[in-house]
Amino acid sequence: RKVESELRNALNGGTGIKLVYQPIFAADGKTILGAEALIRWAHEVHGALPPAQFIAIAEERGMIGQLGKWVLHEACRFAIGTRLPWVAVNVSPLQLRDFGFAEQVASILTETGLAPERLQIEITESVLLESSNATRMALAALRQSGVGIVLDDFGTGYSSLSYLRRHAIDKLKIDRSFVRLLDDGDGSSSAIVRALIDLAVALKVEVTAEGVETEEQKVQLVGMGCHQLQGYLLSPPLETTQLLTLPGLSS
Ligand code: G
Ligand code: G
Ligand code: MN
Ligand code: NA
Repeated sequence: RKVESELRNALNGGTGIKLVYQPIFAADGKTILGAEALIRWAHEVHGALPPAQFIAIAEERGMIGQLGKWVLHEACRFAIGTRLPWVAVNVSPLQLRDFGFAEQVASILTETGLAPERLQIEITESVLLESSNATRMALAALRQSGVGIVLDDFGTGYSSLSYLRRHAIDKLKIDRSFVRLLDDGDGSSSAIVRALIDLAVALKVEVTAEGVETEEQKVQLVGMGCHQLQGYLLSPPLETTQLLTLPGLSS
């Protein structure tokens, strides 16, 4: 397929492909704690392509390893030159299945000079479910080295409490489909969000609400004890130059 070879070229030459960064804020809605790296690909002909689409292609065609490595390297290289406390990178379940993933991350950290504590890896619940030996060892090794392990899209998958107990996780990100429920004014909807936050607190892990779009959502989330906020209300994903003009990040 054509897209496949074009993606390969983009990764090799670094043309048309880039990362944008969405800041993640403390509960005050002002202090920037870190940022999530999000890949963007501007196709010569078709324009901006949806990441979910070309990431799926990369996964199907055996290119996710190369793409994922590029993302990790690019995000770490960027973060080292900034005052960002940490950068979070989305990782495909297929990347984690590769023996050698933890070593790859370690060598990227060494190469770029970024402290492991300044990198967070966002995984999805399917990774915990699958729980192969390679995956479990990679997560344990990464965490041992100081890299943060974040459970993305929390609540949408099959995660059971036993998975959470078995795997060492540093942070839960409440999926935006739950955050959206806070506008319903329906008590049972907000009870779900409250339960997810209480769960994180009980497990002594950090909790981020993603997809925060309204002041009402923010007020409710903070009232429920949510530690971190991410979403269009606070900031959309930004180009690097824009990100670095934000308070606390500009030099
Ligand atoms: O940025 P946006 O909402 O368009 O991203 C759509 C989806 O693509 C999200 O699920 C997000 O996690 C995923 N995504 C964005 N950037 C990356 C990346 O660098 N690697 C992987 N594996 N997924 C990404
Ligand atoms: O699956 P993941 O959580 O990694 O997806 C992150 C995606 O969510 C990014 O593509 C980003 O563009 C998108 N996003 C970020 N903030 C908001 C928001 O407030 N509302 C919506 N609908 N999407 C958001
Ligand atoms: Mn994410
Ligand atoms: Na998510």
